[in-house]
Amino acid sequence: MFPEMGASEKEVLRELEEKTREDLTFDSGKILGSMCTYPHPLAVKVVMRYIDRNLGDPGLHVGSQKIEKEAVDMLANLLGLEKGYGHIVSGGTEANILAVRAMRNLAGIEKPELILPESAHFSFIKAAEMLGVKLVWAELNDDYTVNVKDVEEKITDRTIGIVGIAGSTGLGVVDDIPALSDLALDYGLPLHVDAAFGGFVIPFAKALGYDLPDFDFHLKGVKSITIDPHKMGMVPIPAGGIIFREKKFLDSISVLAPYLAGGKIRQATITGTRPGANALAVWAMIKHLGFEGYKEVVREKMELARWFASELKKIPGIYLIREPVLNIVSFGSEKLEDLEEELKARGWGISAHRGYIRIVVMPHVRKEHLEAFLVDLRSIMAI
Ligand code: 0PR
Repeated sequence: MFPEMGASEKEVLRELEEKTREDLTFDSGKILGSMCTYPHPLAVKVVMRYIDRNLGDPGLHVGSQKIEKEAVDMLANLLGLEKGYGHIVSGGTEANILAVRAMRNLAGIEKPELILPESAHFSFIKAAEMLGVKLVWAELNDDYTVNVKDVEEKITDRTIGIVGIAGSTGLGVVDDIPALSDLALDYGLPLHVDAAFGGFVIPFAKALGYDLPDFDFHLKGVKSITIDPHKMGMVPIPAGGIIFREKKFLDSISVLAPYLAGGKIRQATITGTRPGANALAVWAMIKHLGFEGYKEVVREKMELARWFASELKKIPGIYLIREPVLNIVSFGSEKLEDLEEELKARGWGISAHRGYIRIVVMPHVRKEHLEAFLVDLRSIMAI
């Protein structure tokens, strides 16, 4: 009910404290299945200081708009481009919708079709529904990467583009993006890479010597990439990233916003009014941690994920779905449903997919948290 009279600040805050008591927090060590993490303290400071900035009206906040462009360029640079075209958006969902929208608009085909792996995130289902694009699902290989042959067989004269995944939602698997890029070039189609999760992992893991396929703009067929700072980038929600190789992709989704302070500007994002503070936090975090800083976070979490996977394998009745590729470890069991229920009852914030439990070794996940989880897991399995 809408209150007649206002309550005191103290009273409002007390009630919020009480109501959020049932939320799990990242510092509890119990959230093991999320792709988000505690935001870095610097990012929090930046968001609080610049909370009023609106990138929907860049004529008012000219400096913030320039910072967003710099953040986009730094992300593009991490992904192999000198200059990119794109935005800091609300998350991977918006980024993927924008990518599909650009592919559809540039193709200008009736009854458009998009080919994507069966492992693709459900955000593409939203995109397809909203944009009137038919999704054509490509099969997976035994290692859960997309079957490139099947992708090729599904290309028709209605195909507007291909999607590849660099860090799949369930298993953290990286598709054979080089092969998909070649295919896209052969057929003159754009390849969109969903690196919402992997974008802030793979470049650093490769620098650490992990053997992972190329996935970024170094491959000429790759025309757009989703990369989310609010996942492994440690920026507060909402902070997604969409980067296009060429300006024409951004132009194809830009509409005229004629009356804003900046004059006749064009706007490509789905949200109109949107937080400048989070874009500034993306900029600040990249400046603050730099390549070496992120590499250190990734080194620690990749090693921890491998240790965790080796411990899981020792537990009778538990099996890995596949060896971890990134810092995601997914495991199954014959009594999966009971196991999920019991783990949740013991307060674990896990992610239960169809057929397995996913653990994401995010920056807030420490060895002692995983050790405590293993103690519970062993005891449940022994029953
Ligand atoms: N692409 C991929 C590969 C993703 O994994 C996700 C989200 C998205 C796109 C969409 O990103 P946004 O959710 O930012 O729009 N994957 C996570 C998942 O479904 C989202 C998530 C995050 C779920 C934190 C739970 C959670 O606690 O697992």
